[in-house]
Amino acid sequence: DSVSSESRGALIVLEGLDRSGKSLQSSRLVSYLEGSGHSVEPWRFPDRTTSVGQMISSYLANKSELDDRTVHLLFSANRWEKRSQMEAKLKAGTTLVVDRYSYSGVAFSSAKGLNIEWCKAPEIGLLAPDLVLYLDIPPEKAAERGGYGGERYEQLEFQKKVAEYYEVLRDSSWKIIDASLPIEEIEKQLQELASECLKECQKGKPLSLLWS
Ligand code: FDM
Ligand code: MG
Repeated sequence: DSVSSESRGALIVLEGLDRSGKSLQSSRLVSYLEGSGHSVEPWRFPDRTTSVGQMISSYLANKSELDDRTVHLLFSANRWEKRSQMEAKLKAGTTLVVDRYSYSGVAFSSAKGLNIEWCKAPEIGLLAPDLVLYLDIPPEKAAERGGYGGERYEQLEFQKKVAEYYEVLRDSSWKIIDASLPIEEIEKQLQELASECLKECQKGKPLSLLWS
């Protein structure tokens, strides 16, 4: 028969260095999509509310020490424990705007010296984003913004290495946004890119999997 299922939501991921403006832009994008009548939820990784997330959070706050590979796998596990819920929401028509995802996982761990292919492996089979919005900012400029919260990784030299790995990871499908532009200008660009992406998902673009 010709009855098609209700159109699915889009998986939209924001990536970038610390202080690139991801969190602010994610919440503005969520408000915009809500205002346009879409079902949408803000998500973020790490999700610090789970027990895995609490281990990660205490590591980031320098309250515990963990082996580099172990913490990498915890970040990945934190996405795996949310995978079925993400899929269910998307299939039910809810768009997810996600602040950091597997690319953070690979870029940050590779910046510590772990092999990039090893870092990608546990991400294989997670849901692939329909859209990756990369907020591009020179590490020096991000550091100037201040407000590094004193968590592990929030250091200029380390962020420079992370930026290099983001560059290795990025492919032609990523949308690179100049994060030095005024907030409203970035906001407008993200709105246009997200709207385009939602249209494609509504037209029946299938969900796909990492890592491809
Ligand atoms: N981070 C984040 C990782 O190292 N791996 C990951 O898989 C993810 C999702 O955790 F420094 C790092 C990036 C950042 C830190 O993220 C906490 P937020 O967005 O600042 O909470
Ligand atoms: Mg941070």
